[in-house]
This record gives sequence, structure tokens and C-alpha cells, in this order.
Amino acid sequence: MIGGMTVRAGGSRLLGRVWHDWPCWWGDFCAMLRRSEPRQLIVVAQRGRGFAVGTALARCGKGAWRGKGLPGMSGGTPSGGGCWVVGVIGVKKKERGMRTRRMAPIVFALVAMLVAIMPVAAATTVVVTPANTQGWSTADTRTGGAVSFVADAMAPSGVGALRLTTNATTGAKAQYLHAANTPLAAVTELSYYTKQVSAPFPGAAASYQLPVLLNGTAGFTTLVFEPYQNPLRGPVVTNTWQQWDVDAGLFWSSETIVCSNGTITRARGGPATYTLAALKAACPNAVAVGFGVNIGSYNPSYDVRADLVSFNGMAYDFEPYIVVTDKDDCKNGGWQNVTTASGQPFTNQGDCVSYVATGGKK
Ligand SMILES: [Ca+2]
Repeated sequence: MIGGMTVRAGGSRLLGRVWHDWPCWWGDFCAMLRRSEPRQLIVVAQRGRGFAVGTALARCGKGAWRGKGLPGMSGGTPSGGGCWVVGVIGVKKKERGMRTRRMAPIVFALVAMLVAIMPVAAATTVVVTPANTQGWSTADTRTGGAVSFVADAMAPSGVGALRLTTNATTGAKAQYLHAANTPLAAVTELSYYTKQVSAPFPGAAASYQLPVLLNGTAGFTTLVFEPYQNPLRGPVVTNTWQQWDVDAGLFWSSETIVCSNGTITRARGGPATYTLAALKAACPNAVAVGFGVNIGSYNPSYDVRADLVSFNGMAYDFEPYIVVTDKDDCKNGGWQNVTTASGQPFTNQGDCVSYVATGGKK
């Protein structure tokens, strides 16, 4: 493979270029993408021992995935194993329908191959911004509740985090969820970071929510992890980022559901009594249909933050903006998607390139 070449497959152009500095497994389907190119992409990548599959815009820098402020996947500097993009499908909109059908079996083959030879990734990160929410939505956010993206210099990843607030009413609720379709039996890793900024209750923090169908296609309930109900995980400390090992904790259920091996009893607000193992044992056909964070209802006057919300090894890094790190990110309209380190937008491509070239002056 020769750097800079456009690659072709099946007569349709794959967006991006061959990245010649990295080993690649899949011949014609190996390409690196420019940030400014369309986001209807499926990327299969390996970084170190992990891999990621998803709709994302990934970019490998020379020798590194630059972990901060990139859209799509990022995750810091890889250890020696390197980074392979083994399958990329990126087509212009008018070609997409045809290409999606044709390429799907190839993607599944790639995924199967990766699953067969590698453990599940421990820490693949997807950057979520207001402009590119990566499948997240405000879901059941109600009057008086709000979800926003804020700068936070102490956030565990990047330059910011997700903010959830409720006003003084008990009906206020703020929620941010991502869809899933994963057998509960296959759910092994759940975690997130929270920071309580202010609240009337010492243990207040965003809960980790896991909407599930406990009987596979029926039996909907939401399993809820709340940091203050999990004393083994430590107390909530105001104005401090804290990571919570959710899969090792206790959950309460929003509904009573009778499963094949036991009944899960509703306990809205707690106490949290169910381990993940107990839920899997009682409800062997359960499917996780989403995950995310929530405050309310009956959590008035909360101001809390969350970041690196992780589901089965895929961590979501909430960021208010994307800081430019490479002048290539400015080209082909890309300047409109990136900002200075302090979040200031650029006025044109030249402004953006100049900012990078001068090491951050604007
Ligand atoms: Ca962040």
C-alpha cells in the first residue's frame, strides 16, 4: 500500500486514503479517513489488544490516536501494539443504500474474525459532542430538567463533560441515553464518572441506568445504580470526579418483572439489592436495550456532571467542542467542526491552519 492513494473497492470509492505507516489486514478496504469526510462510515479498528466497531469517524495520527478532542473514536496513545483499521466503509450519500447491502457481510466477517482472536476492548472511547451525539439522546427528560455539554478542566477525559440539572420541582428529570441490544448475559463491564457540583442531598449524583427487557422481548424495566446506595464503592464527594464500578454494584428495578428463574421486585428509588449476577441468573433471556445517566424525578435542585460513561468496554467521552490538533482537520470544511483550546470557533480554513501552525495563537 502506498500512502496518499485513494483506494477503490467494487467500483465505488472508499473515502479516505491508505495509511502507509500502519499495518493493515484487509487490502483494499484499509483506508484512513479525513475528519472532514462524511460520517456515514463503518469502522473496524484495532488498537493494542482492543477493537472497535461502529459508526464513527476515526483518525490515526502518526504514532498515536490523539485522545483528546477527536470526534468518533479516540483513546490516548496506543501501547506498542499499534493501530489497524481493517475495514472501512464510507460512501457518498447517493451510493449508500447499495453499498451498505453489499458490504455488510464483509463487515460481519471482519467482526467475527476480530472477536475470534481478541478479548473485548477494555477502553475504546467515542467522543460525543452537541454536533455529533453518536446515538445519544435526551430520552425521558422532562420539564425542569436539562442536559448540556460543559467545559470542565478536571473532567476524566478531554476538556469537558455532560451536565445534568433539575430545577426545584419534584417532577424535573434529566436523562441522557444510548440504545443497546445486548443480552444481559453478555454484559460484563459498566462504569462511569460523576461529579456532584451542588445538590440538597449529600449523596446526590447522576445514576447509571440500564433499561432492559428482562424476558427478552417483554418485561421492560430500568435497572438503576446509584452511587450513594453502593457504600462499598465509597461516598459521593462534592466537586470531585469519581469513577463508579457499576457492574460490581447493586441495582434497583423500576418495575416488578416475573422471570423464568425468579421475580425481580420493583423498588423505585431503592434500596438497591440486585447484583448483575443475580439479575442474569433470575432472567437468563434478559436483553439490555439501552444505557445512560439520569437524575429525577424527585431529585430537585441537582447540578451534576458525568463523563466516560462506559458500556461493555465502549466509553463515551462527552465534550462541548473539539479542539483542533492537526491542520488537516481544518481542510475540506473541517474548520467548522473544530475550535481553539478554549472553544473559540474559526472564521475560515486559513484561520484554523494558522492557529495550528503557530502552536495555538489566534
Ligand atoms: Ca469529557
